[in-house]
Amino acid sequence: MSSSTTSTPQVLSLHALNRAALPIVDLAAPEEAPRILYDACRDFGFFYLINHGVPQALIDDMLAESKAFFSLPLGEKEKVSVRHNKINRGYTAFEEETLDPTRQTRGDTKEGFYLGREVAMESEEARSNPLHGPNVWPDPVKLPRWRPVMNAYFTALSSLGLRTVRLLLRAVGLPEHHLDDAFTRPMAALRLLHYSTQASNPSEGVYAAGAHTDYGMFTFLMTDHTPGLQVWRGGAEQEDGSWQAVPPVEGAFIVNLGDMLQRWTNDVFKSTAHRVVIQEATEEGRYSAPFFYEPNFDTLVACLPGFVKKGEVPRHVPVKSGEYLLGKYRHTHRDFVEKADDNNTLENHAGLHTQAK
Ligand SMILES: O=C(O)CCC(=O)C(=O)O
Repeated sequence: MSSSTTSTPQVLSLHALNRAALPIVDLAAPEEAPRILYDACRDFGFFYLINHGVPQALIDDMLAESKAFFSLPLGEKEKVSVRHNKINRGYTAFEEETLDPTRQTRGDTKEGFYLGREVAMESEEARSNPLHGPNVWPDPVKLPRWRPVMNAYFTALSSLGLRTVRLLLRAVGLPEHHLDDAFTRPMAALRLLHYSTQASNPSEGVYAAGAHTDYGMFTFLMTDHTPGLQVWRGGAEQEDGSWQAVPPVEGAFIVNLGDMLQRWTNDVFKSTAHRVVIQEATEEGRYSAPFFYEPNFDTLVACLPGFVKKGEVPRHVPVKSGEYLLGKYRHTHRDFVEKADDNNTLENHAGLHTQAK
C-alpha cells in the first residue's frame, strides 16, 4: 500500500461536516439513518456517528483520565502491564504491538491500556472463556477518578454498540433483535492509546499504527484534535491518494466495521484497512480511544439471511468469534499471555486487581 498521505491540521466543527471525508449517520434522524448506514457500510466501511447520546463531558473526562494515566512514570504503568495476567487487560508499552508486520520495521509508536467487560473472577464465565475476567486498575490514590470514569464510559459505549447493531439489522431488513443473543456477553474492549511525539516515517517502515482491519463488529473511535487516522480507499498500491485522511470531528465518533461483520454479510459490507500516520512531531503525542464491540466469545459468525443468493454458498466458513480474536491477538501483540504459569495466573491477576483498587 502507498505511503502517500493528506492531513487536515485541525478538528472540524459540526458545521463543517459537509466537507468531511466520510458519510454521517445521525442517530437523531431515525428515518434516514438506516439507509445512510447501509450505504456507508457497503461503500466505505467507515462513517461518522453524531447525536449518539454519549455526553461530551464523559468523553472529555475519559480522554483527560487517559492522559493522566499515560503521564505516570513508566514503573507505575508497568505495575498494571498486560504481562501480569492472561486475559489481555492493562498497559501495553510503546512498540509492543505491530499491526502490520509485513511493512513495519518497528512496532507501532504508541502505548496503550486495555479494559474489557468486567467479569467476576470466580464466575463460570471467567473460568470457561479465554479473555474474560476482571479489569486491572491504576493506583486509585494517584488517579481517584479513573475507575468510575472508565466504567461510565464503557457502559455508555456498550449501549451505543448494541443500539448500532440493531440499527444495522433494520438497515438490512432483518428484525432489529435478530442478533441480540450474540451480544448478551459481548467481548467489548476499550483501548486507550497514546502515540509518541515523533512523526511517522512510512518510507522507513515507522508507523504510529500499522495498516490493519479491525477484527469484530463495530469500532467506535474517539480522538483528541491531532489528526493521523487514514483509511484505505483502494486503487493501485503506489497510487497517490489511496490513503484518505479522516480528520476528527467535534463530538462525533468515527465508526468502522470489523472482519466479523464483513463475514456476517458475505463481504457485502466492508472491513476497511486503516492506519495512523503522524505527519509532524507533536508536543504531547496524540491520544485516542477505540471501543471495540464484538459478539460473545462462543458466537458462531455465519452468513446472515439474505446475503447469499439461492444456490450459492457463502464465501467464508463460519468462525467462532472468540477464536478469531485470539488468533489476531497472538499475531500482533508481543506481550500477549495466554497460558497460565506459576507467576501468571488468574489468581495473581486478582491480587493485582485488589491491590490496585
Ligand atoms: O488511533 C486511531 O486513530 C486508530 C486506532 C486503531 O485503528 C486501532 O487501534 O485499531
